[in-house]
Amino acid sequence: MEAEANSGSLEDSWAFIQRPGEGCRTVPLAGHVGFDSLPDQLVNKSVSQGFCFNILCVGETGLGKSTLMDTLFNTKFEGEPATHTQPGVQLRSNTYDLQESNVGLKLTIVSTVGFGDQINKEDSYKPIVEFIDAQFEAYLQEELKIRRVLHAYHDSRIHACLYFIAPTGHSLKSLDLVTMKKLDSKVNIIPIIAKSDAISKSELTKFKIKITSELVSNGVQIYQFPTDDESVAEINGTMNAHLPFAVIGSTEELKIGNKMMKARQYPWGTVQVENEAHCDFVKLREMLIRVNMEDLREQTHSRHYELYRRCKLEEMGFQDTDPDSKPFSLQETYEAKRNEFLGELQKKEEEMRQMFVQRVKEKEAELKEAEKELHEKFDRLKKLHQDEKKKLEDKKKSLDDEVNAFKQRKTAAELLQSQSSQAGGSQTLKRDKEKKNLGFL
Ligand SMILES: Nc1nc2c(ncn2[C@@H]2O[C@H](COP(=O)(O)OP(=O)(O)OP(=O)(O)O)[C@@H](O)[C@H]2O)c(=O)[nH]1
Ligand SMILES: [Mg+2]
Repeated sequence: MEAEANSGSLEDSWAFIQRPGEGCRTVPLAGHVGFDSLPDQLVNKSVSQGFCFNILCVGETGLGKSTLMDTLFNTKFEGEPATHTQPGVQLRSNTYDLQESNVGLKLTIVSTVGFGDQINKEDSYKPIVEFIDAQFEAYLQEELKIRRVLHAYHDSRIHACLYFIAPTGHSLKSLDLVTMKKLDSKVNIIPIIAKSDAISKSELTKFKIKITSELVSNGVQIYQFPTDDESVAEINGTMNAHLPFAVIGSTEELKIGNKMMKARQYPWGTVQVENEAHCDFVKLREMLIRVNMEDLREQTHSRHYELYRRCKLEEMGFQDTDPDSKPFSLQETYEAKRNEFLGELQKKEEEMRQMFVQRVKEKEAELKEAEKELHEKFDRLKKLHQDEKKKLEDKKKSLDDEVNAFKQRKTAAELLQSQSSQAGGSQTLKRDKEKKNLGFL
């Protein structure tokens, strides 16, 4: 409903219209102003900045990941084939600058190495999940910086994950289901049946149905081409029904009729990569590159990255609302967290202080005890020393007495000897007797 407002001279040239509830008025313009060039301005700016697109190829060794990438971008990217002897799954990432017309594209191709080659495949999905999270984390860290340069930042978040399914014709392997389930909330998964020339037409139809039903029954969310934009709704709707695409890769050009075509030649015939009757390669290229590249980029940012960011910030304790569901600003959360942290810090400090005082008291008591023991030991030793000293003095005194007595006896003996030498030898016997009495013999 439109309500007219304003009056006077303006009323003739301007019709002021206010939409209820919107709080803004629509006014017709009297002439050309120029803001209809805004979309062109955006296009020019984006073209001059260039775009980036990151593809993750997940699939067993030798399933044709590198060949498909070369075929998709009509070039030869470097990359050595992996061996089947890898101890674990790794990711190999290469970035290339591509140019088509005047549009620059920074393309990153990440490929799994050694996927499906281990006997125990329980943890095979982990390095892939970790890699995707690491790219989200790097973007989040850039976003949280005070001086962020997001326009110059090389965004390495994965926009599309091509999941290569082996052309067994049976069903999905449990490794495929587990890996896709772990990835589906983090990345746009586009499942593709690799080397689909190895599977017959009737088998392929059944295989596609089987894969789709298995994905649905296991709750694996794969990327759906968007149907909300009228211009692409029809084609995207049709293509959603063709998923998973059955693809063939080849960079070999063969002359078919009078045209050079990408094909694979076999003893029994030739399979043409870009022939829609032979495989879904063209459908994949259309959907991935020509029609939905921007949607894949946008979904990565608005859905997968947003989820990662939300979980990460919640993990850090940030919330939009308080327990009473009232809005809670980042500033308030930060203040609350800071106060909580300071409180904890003070508590810890007090605890440490108490512990320190207790330890000092204990040490003091220990030292006092040791001092007391030392004093007692000193007293004991002192007493022992005094006793020893007294004993020695007593002994010395008795020895001195003995020496004196000896000296007296010696003097008496010498006197006696001199007297007897005067009295003559007859007296010898008597002398000896006297000597004996004196203790010399
Ligand atoms: N039949 C058939 N063979 C293919 C197809 N695509 C690739 N190949 C062949 O499969 C072999 C392995 O191809 P790659 O592209 O190196 O496979 P990959 O998955 O990159 O291998 P790793 O990087 O070693 O894991 C090569 O001999 C390719 O020629 C295909 O669509 N059909
Ligand atoms: Mg390869």
